[in-house]
Amino acid sequence: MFRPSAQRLRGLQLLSCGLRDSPGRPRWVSRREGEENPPLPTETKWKDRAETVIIGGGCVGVSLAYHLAKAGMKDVVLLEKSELTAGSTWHAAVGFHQPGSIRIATTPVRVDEFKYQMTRTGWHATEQYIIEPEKIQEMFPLLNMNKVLAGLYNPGDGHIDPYSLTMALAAGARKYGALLKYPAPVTSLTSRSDGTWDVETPQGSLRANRIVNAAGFWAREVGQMIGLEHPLIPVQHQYVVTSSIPEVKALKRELPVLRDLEGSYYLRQERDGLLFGPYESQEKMKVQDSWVTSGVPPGFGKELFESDLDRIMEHVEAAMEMVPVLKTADIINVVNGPITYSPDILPMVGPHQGVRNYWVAIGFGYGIIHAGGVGKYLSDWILHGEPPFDLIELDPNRYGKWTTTQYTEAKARESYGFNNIVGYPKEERFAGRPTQRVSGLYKTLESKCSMGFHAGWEQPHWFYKPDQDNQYRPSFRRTNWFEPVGCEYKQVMQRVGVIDLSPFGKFNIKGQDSIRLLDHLFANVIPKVGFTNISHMLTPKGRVYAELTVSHQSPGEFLLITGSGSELHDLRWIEEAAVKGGYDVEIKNITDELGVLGVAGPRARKVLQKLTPEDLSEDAFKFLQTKTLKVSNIPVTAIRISYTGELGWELYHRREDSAALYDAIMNAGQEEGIDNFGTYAMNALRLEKAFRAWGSEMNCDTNPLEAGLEYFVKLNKPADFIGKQALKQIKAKGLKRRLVCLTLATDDVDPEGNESIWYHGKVVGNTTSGSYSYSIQKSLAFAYVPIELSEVGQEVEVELLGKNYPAVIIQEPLVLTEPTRNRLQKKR
Ligand code: THG
Repeated sequence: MFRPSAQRLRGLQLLSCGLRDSPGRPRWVSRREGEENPPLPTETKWKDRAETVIIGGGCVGVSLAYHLAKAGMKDVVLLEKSELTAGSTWHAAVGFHQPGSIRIATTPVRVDEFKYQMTRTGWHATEQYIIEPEKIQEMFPLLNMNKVLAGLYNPGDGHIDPYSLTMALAAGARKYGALLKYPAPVTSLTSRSDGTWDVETPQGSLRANRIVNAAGFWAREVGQMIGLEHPLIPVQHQYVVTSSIPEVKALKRELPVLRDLEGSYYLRQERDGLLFGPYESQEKMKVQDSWVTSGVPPGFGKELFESDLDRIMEHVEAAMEMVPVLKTADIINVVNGPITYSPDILPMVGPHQGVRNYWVAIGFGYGIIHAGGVGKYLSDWILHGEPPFDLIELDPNRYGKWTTTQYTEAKARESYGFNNIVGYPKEERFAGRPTQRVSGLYKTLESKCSMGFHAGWEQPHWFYKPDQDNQYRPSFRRTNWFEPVGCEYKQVMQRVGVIDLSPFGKFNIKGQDSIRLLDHLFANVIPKVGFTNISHMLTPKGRVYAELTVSHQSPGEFLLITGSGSELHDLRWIEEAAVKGGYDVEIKNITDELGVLGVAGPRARKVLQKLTPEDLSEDAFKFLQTKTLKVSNIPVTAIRISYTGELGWELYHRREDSAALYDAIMNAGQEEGIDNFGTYAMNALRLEKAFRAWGSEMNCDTNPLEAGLEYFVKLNKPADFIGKQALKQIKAKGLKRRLVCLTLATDDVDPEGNESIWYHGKVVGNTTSGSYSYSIQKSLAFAYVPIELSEVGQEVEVELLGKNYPAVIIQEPLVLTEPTRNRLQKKR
């Protein structure tokens, strides 16, 4: 997945390595002339109670201390194991340069990537432009323009001296009353039954209401103190600084930061010379795995790794071709320092599932860049119980038991090596797969389909068809899976299809307070025993935290199902509410115990009826009903539901029974022409039915009313569910925007979400997901638009790959669901 904001910021990872471990100013960071850094007096006071203890005095931890204290939190204590770089005053000018940055395209597909990137950022506030070679040359006169096709220009980008940045934040944190204590290495962390923590250091111990791990490349060791294995790994990153170059010295203004994507390096001006940092391929890059197996060497501080120019020679050559003055420059410094990588190079920020009052701000490969924002957002989150806006990409709970050290290393290598590869839509990355978390059907399906990776699981995206190109060929345009997915779509609409849904997150909740807890957590009413409903958990501000199905299995016992990406994210929320409210319930995560098969399509009933004595007729097994029964003698919990919107059942069973159940269904369905389908076809099917997807149409940035979920939200149910009051206010105020369905005719490209919506020459909204509609043979998308532009028939434009296509808002759903068709038919 191309992640615009993170990706853009990555380009500026410049002087950060070495900071978090350096007690003094790293030797390669220049000191401005005349500048003195008298050390601040070391703080002598000690507190034995703290509201928040932050572990780690790098830029991230210090930024959090600053924002918490500034927002008024009393008793913020930061513990740093060695020494905090200190010594400037609060108002000291921080060495911030803002020359902008340009990414360089030298291939046509890169130009497409820029256009794709533009349509995804067009509805955001940050300025970004595609610029012509002439403009690039003007801004970067030292560039060899031979191969340059276009540039992606971010005027707001720049670079900052990490030392001054951290000092400034530390001074600010102190000014607002935070205690920054060092050296104070945390030696043990013990949780008490009331949720508080005992934090011990050789300098004294203290009790904290919450702790935040911001320990940089020691974060893994801090996690281990409380039995967690955070998926983090240090990698070596090198950069090179040149001596003064006359042509650079002669420039009238600072060069923009350059990122040559094909050459895989960044380059910027450093005084009168240049600074250049490459990302080696996964084969060549170096993971510091000894730190994972044996721990970070005690006392590792100012040290750097030995430099290794051979490893980056091909990048040096590419840079010399692109910026020829480099050929004449002397290298005066090669810096090789550790950066922490998480498997997807995004940090982990927020509360951690499974441990009360334990928060993390770890896994920053680009800490200097992210520290300011993360400190602010995490502070808001801690203070208000929800993030100020959706931060799901940083959720620490996206990882789990399946993110082993081996997996983390394979992914870190891949992520590092792929730092500058083209970011296609629907990108799949293959390192570290499969994990141990495979479905019981993995062996059966592996060779038959293109698998997608979902929270450790492999799930079929699309199935190979005879005599068709089976390769993974990502593209910004329609590609080789377009036809096969169309076949699967037809399979489900006309006959019957089977899909592996095992990656769903699955929880069992029971106990005497289970109904009360769920009534407090969910915006929908509790379903009757034997029934299921679709229900949302809202945040206190009335945003959508999660979407699950709730099945009332037996009185007071529930099966909750959520998407694969939200398992621990949802579980944490449920567990926290249960503990906070003192509910007497038992919550079990049964995700790994159960496999799930979905059977959907007009002939689904006929096929399944052959395998069970249970009456599956419309009246005996209604839509949204749930029962336990035997299918081919295998015990299953069946729910009559299907995210395809067609007639269908989901069959929950022991994971070891998956293959046998699948074989039985496939054999029974021969006559009905049964076949497989994957999640790409499912996506087209659910979009036509106007089913919203969590994470796309709804998230912590949207309320359920604008998302069109009012049918599932019962504002007048007696229980005071989380978010109810806020939502009442939102309703009373009136909505500003609304989710709509729109169709558009394109040539060879389909919307997929995050594209800009235009109206009269202005961006007015954004798509949230999209697909080709195989029923009307046009593209179909969900989009947020201003309320005054949300009527059926309204014409707008959708920007795709640099072109605005006319689109029209349609009456949803485009295709009626089977239960609705059935109901309407009965009425007639
Ligand atoms: N199956 C199960 N649980 C799930 C999903 C699922 N949990 C997460 C996610 N998917 C939930 N999302 C939906 C959204 C819509 C429907 C099902 C799951 C759905 N909607 C019908 C409709 O809108 O017409 C029914 C609405 C109603 O009458 O209540 O079926 O796929 N187990």
